[in-house]
Amino acid sequence: MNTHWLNPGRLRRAPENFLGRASLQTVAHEARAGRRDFLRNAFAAASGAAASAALAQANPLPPSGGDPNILALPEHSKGLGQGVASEGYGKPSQYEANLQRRQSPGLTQTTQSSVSFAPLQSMFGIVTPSGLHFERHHQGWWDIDPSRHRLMVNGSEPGMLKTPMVFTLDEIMRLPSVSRFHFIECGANTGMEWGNVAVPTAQYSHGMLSCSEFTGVPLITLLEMAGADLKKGRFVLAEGADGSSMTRTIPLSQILNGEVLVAYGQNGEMLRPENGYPLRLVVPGIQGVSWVKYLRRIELGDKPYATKDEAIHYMDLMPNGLHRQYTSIQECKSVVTTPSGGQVLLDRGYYNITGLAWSGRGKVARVDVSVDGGRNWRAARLEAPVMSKCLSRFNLDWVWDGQPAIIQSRATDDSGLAQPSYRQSRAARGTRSIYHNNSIQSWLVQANGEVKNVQVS
Ligand SMILES: Nc1nc2c(c(=O)[nH]1)N[C@H]1C(S)=C(S)[C@@H](COP(=O)(O)O)O[C@H]1N2
Ligand SMILES: [Mo]
Repeated sequence: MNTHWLNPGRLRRAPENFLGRASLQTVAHEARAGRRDFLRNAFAAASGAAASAALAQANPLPPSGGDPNILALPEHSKGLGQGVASEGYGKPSQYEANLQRRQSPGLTQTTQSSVSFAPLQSMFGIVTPSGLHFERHHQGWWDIDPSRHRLMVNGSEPGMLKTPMVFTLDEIMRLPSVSRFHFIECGANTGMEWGNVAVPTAQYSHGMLSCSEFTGVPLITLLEMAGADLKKGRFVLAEGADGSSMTRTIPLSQILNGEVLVAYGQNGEMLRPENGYPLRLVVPGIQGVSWVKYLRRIELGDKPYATKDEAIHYMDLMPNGLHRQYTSIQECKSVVTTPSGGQVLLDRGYYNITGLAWSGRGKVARVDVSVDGGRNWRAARLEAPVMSKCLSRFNLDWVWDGQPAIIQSRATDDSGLAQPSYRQSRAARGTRSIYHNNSIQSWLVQANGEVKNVQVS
């Protein structure tokens, strides 16, 4: 833990580094541009007086008011646009240059053993564009030549599997593949907030989270090809090819159902180098560290390996001083992404409260949202499809009356587990943990429209 995290002032002086204003402007624009029927219904359901105030945020057209230049034909409606390039890889608009994954100032000593956070507050839907996927490296990232990369599948001792095998990427890519949407969350996501509010924005509080469509071969297929003894073998060791020698134990029980993938695809193209090109493990619902990147070896064994990454890292320090090991499921969690810390509400009136919910145990069953610090809750709308071990997007209509408001979301998954409050989390876990914080997040909307990260118990 580094004290620079505790210095939001330093971040505030550079607001362009973290503000997600764009999404709020988009909300206002959408409200003006074409969702009026929907909005009227929403407002009718909400309070009458506040509703008409909300609709007044739509700009009148000239000549009754507004900017007369808005009717002049702009250049882009008159001349020739740009031609297609003879080849190329598309980039976002120049006006979206502020949409970046970012390192938290001062969090780590080196950029190679570090993390960059996804800008959750400015993204829509559930899929993370690959260029905005968070990054977590223990020893730097590599762009590995796929023609030279190999994946070995072996047993811890003779008899564990019949034929130890070495696969080339081509050999893996000709096997039957599946494509599935899953979230990946670092076990340390929201880890700085155990003691106190530590960071200003959703990007830094929850941005070690991303969601992609992954394509690959079920790991069980490769184990079966190697003639694995699935009675003798009970655990798999996964090993990465980077200098960190990232190694993790994965129980065979999680692999048998075909969910764990040896993946090469991410959002319709090959994995990005930062995310493990050319091969990574996808372990749905399990903390990010088990999603071994640059995957080079799978070993079948009969006991947990207690590797360095599970014996000294990624454990939970409990209030009684004991360490809890192998707590790998990312429990039910959610965060409101708009309005969220660092954003500024433009005016009182209508807002679409929106956010993300997920559970490592399965599907999100419901999300409740409070705008009064947890006294009253309303059920949010979940966007379809709701997929297992995947992000789900929720929305709730809200008319802001200009008074301070504390916005929270509480997700419940289809196993019946709901997010705890900070009071509940601390009672069970103390304040010295780093990992596995799924407590309810609170954002304070101040009377001046500025949104702040706060904690209420
Ligand atoms: N080989 C290797 N695999 C790795 C890591 C690493 O440093 N090296 N980091 C792990 C951790 S802690 C996380 S949270 C995820 C992050 O994946 P991403 O960088 O694609 O977001 O990768 C995991 N797999
Ligand atoms: Mo992680």
